[in-house]
Amino acid sequence: MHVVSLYTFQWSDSHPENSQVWLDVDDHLRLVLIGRSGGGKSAAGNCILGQEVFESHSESFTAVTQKCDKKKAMVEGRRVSVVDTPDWFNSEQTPDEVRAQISSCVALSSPGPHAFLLCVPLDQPAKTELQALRALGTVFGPEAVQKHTVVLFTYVDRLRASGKAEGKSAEEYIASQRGDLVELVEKCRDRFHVLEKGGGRRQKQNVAELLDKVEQTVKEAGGQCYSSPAFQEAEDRVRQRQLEIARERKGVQPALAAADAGRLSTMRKPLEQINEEMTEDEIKDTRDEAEKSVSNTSIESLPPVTLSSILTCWHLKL
Ligand SMILES: Nc1nc2c(ncn2[C@@H]2O[C@H](COP(=O)(O)OP(=O)(O)OP(=O)(O)O)[C@@H](O)[C@H]2O)c(=O)[nH]1
Ligand SMILES: [Mg+2]
Repeated sequence: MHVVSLYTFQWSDSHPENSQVWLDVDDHLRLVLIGRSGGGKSAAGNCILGQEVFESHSESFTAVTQKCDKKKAMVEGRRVSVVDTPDWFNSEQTPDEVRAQISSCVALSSPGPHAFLLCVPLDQPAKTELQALRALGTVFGPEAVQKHTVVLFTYVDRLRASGKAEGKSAEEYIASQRGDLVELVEKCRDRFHVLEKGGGRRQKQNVAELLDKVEQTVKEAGGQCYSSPAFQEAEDRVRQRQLEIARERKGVQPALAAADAGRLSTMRKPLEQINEEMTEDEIKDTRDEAEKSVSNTSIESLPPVTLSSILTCWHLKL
């Protein structure tokens, strides 16, 4: 199924009042990378997008990715956007900082990711990933895990080099020797992918297979990206912000714009009215800036991020 049609289905289904112009705003397959620091999130993002766009290195004793970032590319004929995230469960971050990071991720993947990719190193014990899945369910809702998470196994090359797989394929190794990984995959309704890096045709083919799995995931979830009150709030804010940016660019007088901004924040405009005020080009041109702007704000519909709900369950079982 083509991504554009997935997106069209989503919006025409849940927002019949919206005009076609919004349907074309973002026809990307939206992926969010999550997992522990050093788990290979940024490297996986670079591999998927076929470009070195996310910072990724091993010489650091602290987490490399410190804030959420979004990059886009055409991949095997598909528009793909990837949101890279820091390790949300890093003990050095306060719950407020984690909440800000999650808000940022929600804004950048608005109106919702098609898949969360939980990066899991194949050559290490999965001590923390079950807790990560639980935390994901707590923050975004159980359907985020049950319907939209794919386990993305990383470091298959190191597994092979270690000899632990004893010549078996990664799938055979997981099934025969890694009950912990089997449990993870089962929690995600058997959705997993083994990421093959190393460049060349093989890597491209492997990424194409991953994208096929994501599209299948979306199909099985009813043809929609993941949504929740937090993502709906983010999308609403991004659209409002797009309108403000378009007006600012048109040179609406500052006093008028300020008065209008105040009005917008207290009384949100119906989406169809916003559509009428903006051209298709304006909608496309203002999208990235609006998402970035909203990514620096707090999404109020997110549940509280507390030590007991997230961080404790992550760290106590290390
Ligand atoms: N051999 C090998 N190295 C990998 C693989 N994936 C990532 N790496 C390396 O491991 C190091 C850490 O990977 P990153 O992708 O930066 O890890 P991260 O999850 O983004 O880590 P943070 O940004 O700190 O949260 C980098 O040097 C990567 O090149 C892999 O599949 N195989
Ligand atoms: Mg990183």
